[in-house]
Amino acid sequence: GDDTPPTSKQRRRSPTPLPPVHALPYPSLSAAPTSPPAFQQPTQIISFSYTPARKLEFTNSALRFLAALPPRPQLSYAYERWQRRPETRPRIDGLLRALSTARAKNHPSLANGVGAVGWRGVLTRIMTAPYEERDGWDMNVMCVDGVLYFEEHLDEAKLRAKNDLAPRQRLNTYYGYAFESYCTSEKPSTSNVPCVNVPQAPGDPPGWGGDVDTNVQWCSVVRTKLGDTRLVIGGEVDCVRGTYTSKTDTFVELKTSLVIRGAQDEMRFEKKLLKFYMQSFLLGVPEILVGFRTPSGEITTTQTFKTVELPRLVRGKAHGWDPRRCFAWGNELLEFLKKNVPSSSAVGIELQGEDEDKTRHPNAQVWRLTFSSGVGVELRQLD
Ligand code: 0WD
Ligand code: CA
Repeated sequence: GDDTPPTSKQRRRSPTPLPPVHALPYPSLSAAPTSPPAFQQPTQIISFSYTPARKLEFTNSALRFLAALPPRPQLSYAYERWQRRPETRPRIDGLLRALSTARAKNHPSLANGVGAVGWRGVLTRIMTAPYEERDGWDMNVMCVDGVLYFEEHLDEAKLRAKNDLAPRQRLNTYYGYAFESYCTSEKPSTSNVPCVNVPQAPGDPPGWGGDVDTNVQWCSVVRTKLGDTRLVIGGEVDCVRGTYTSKTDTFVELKTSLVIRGAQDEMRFEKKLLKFYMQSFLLGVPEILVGFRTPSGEITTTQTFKTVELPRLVRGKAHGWDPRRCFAWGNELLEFLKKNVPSSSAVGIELQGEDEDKTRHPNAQVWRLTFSSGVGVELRQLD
C-alpha cells in the first residue's frame, strides 16, 4: 500500500536528492533576445520500431504512411479495444541501444563525437521552459565520457497520476491515437495524393486504419547541433508522406485540438503551438497536421502547418513566443551542465536492465535537474 514505509530496496530505487549545488535563474522574457545560437538541420542516423509486444527491433515495421481522412471521422471508435501501454518510468535504454547500433555500423555523422543524448520529449521540455507558466519538471542527468545523458524523472505521485487518468482525460488521449489511425496506413501511397484507408475488419468505419495499440511506435534518431553542443535526439514519428526515404523531410506530426470558437480559444491554441513547433523542429519534422475536434470526438476540420512557419504566426502577439529565446536558454542550460556535471568514465558502468541495482555503480554519478516555472533550474547530485 501507499502508506507502508519504504523497504531498503525501494529506498535505493529513489535516492534522496542532496541540497542544490548550482542554480541557473529563469530567463527574463522582457529582455530582447540576444544573438541566438545556431541550430543545425537534424539528419537521421538510425530508425527502429517497437512491436505490439513492446520489443525494440531495428526495422521499420511500425512505420506508417499518411492517408487521407474520411469526412468527419468519429474518434471514439474502438476505444474499448485500445491496447494500452502501461505507464512506466520513461528510460533512455532504447535510445542508447539505437545509438550503439549506429556506432557499431561506424555511422559517419557520429565521427565528430556527441555532446548530449536524450529523447525528443525531454529536450522539448527543456527548450520550452522559458514560456512554461505552470508545470515544473525533474530530469536525471549523467555525464559519461564527456557525453550528457538526459532522462525525465517522474516521482511516485506523477507516475501514479499518469496511470490514474480521469476517464474523460483518458478518452481525450485516445482521441489523439484514433486520429492517427484514420490518418495513417500500413502501405505507402503510390500516387502523390494519399488515399482513404479501406476498412479491414467488419464494422470498421470508412478510413479506419486499424485498432490502436500504443505499444507500437516508430522512432527516428537524429543528430544535430545547438551552439557548440552536438546532440543525438530520438523521438516517435507518426507517419511519412508518400514513400520513405530515410530522411526527415517527409515526416509528418499528427495532432488533435479542440475546435476554436473564440478569441480565448485561439490564444490558447497559439500558445500550444510552441510545443508543437519545438517537438517537431527538434526531430526535423517539417509538417504538422492538426485535426480540430468537437468535445465529443468528431473531427470537423483539419489544418496543415509548416513547422518553420509557425514562429511567424505568433510573432509580436502578447501571448506570442520566440523560438530564439528557447534556443538561447537551451544553449545556456547545456553549457551550465557541461560546467557543473563532472564526467565519469564508462568503464565498469553496466547498461541498465531489469535489475535496477546495476545502475548503482560507484562511477555512475546521477544528477538531478529541477525546473520550476518563474524560478529557474537547480542542480544537485543524487545521494
Ligand atoms: O512515460 C513514458 N513512458 C514516456 C515514454 C513518455 C514520453 C516518451 N516515452 C517514450 C516513447 O514511448 C518513445 O519510445 O520515449 C520515446 C520517444 O518519445 P518522444 O518522441 O520523445 O515523446 P514525446 O515527444 O513526449 O511524445 C511523442 C508521442 C506522443 O505524441 P503527441 O502528439 O501526443 O505529442 O509519443 C506518444 C504520443 O503519441 N507518447 C506516448 N504513447 C503512449 N504512452 C506516451 C505514453 N506514455 N508518451 C508519449
Ligand atoms: Ca502526435
